[in-house]
Amino acid sequence: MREAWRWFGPDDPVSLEDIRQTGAADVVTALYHIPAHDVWPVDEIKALPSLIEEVPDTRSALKWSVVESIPVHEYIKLGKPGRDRHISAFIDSMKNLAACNIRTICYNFMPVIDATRTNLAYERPSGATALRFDQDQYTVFDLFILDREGARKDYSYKEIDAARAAFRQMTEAEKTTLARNITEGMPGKMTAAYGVEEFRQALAQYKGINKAALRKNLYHFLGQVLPEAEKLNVKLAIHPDDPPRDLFGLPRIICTADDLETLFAELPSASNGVTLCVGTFGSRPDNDLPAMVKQFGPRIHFAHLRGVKRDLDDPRSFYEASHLEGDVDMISIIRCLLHEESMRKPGSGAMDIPIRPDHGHQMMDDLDRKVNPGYSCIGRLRGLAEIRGVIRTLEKLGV
Ligand code: DNO
Repeated sequence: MREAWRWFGPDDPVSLEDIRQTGAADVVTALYHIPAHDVWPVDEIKALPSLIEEVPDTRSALKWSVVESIPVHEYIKLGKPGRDRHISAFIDSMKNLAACNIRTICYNFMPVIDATRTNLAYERPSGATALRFDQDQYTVFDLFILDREGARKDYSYKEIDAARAAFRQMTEAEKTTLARNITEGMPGKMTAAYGVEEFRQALAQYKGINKAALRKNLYHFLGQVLPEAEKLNVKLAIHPDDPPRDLFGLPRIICTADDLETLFAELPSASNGVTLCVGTFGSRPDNDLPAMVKQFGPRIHFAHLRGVKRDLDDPRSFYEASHLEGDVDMISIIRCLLHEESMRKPGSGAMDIPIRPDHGHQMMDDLDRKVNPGYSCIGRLRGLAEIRGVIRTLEKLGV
């Protein structure tokens, strides 16, 4: 497995020098400043590896090996006329990346919003903070801040009453923070940051688009992208919908093992793969992660490792625990990933799996620094160190 680290570019408070000290050698990044409708220009792509890879001989090397992510324009997800122009732009960006020898590309197909959390600084008993998705807070936002048309039919009377009572207790500042956390999204998101009114309008565009229609739009997109990816030997790795279920009445189609099975049965190209985001899939009790690694082995082109702890009274709510303390069996998952790698034939084009510690706690010096929520330095370093310990132990014991 190749230890990787997500870096948001020169403005990331976690610098390349910091990354070097974590021991990770692979960098995961993107041209975050380029809007979804533009092609990533070769000269801008080339500037990044020079920044990442050029170091004095005395320092250990870093390499940009994974793109997370090329954004998929909303026109493509909506299946709007004009989408093919945006698909061509995606393909051109992919060609330019391959010309710079970057051949693993993560992307997602979540309409309107990317990964969503209600709380970006959920205090843990240790004093560190974590990311959290709280179903009650989500409901408060949906019903009483967003006031989404038709939302009430998604909730029971009990949920509506509880949300109303919670809303009445909240200060204006708390309401603003909740709305901002949801509509502005998380660092590295591939969708726009909205105000509440814009968010309403973005949701309205999906009226009439159900799961089947969204799937058709994904297949149309991949139908054009995959043949090009094959020629370029590029591996595409779809990221699951986070959290993995419908939100705000939007259809979400990459949530379960069945969803992946449907996708790969429809488009069996070897370039059609997945980002095994253990935290995302693992936030659903019905996803058996070790079994998923066995089932989709060769299609796992990239993995995000993190642990999610679901609430006992409502498993739709969760917080991000330390990397080995979540509900998923991280040790078995790593064991299955190591086994998958051992099955890959040298020269077959399949590579070692790049893994990155996903979402760390904000802890120690992170708490006094400017930090991208989830993308702290020390919190992620703790996660990586724990994961590395598991990998070395399993390798040494040969299990
Ligand atoms: C959040 C991330 C996502 C992810 C994209 C992948 O922290 O896991 O933003 O990068 O959804 O396309």
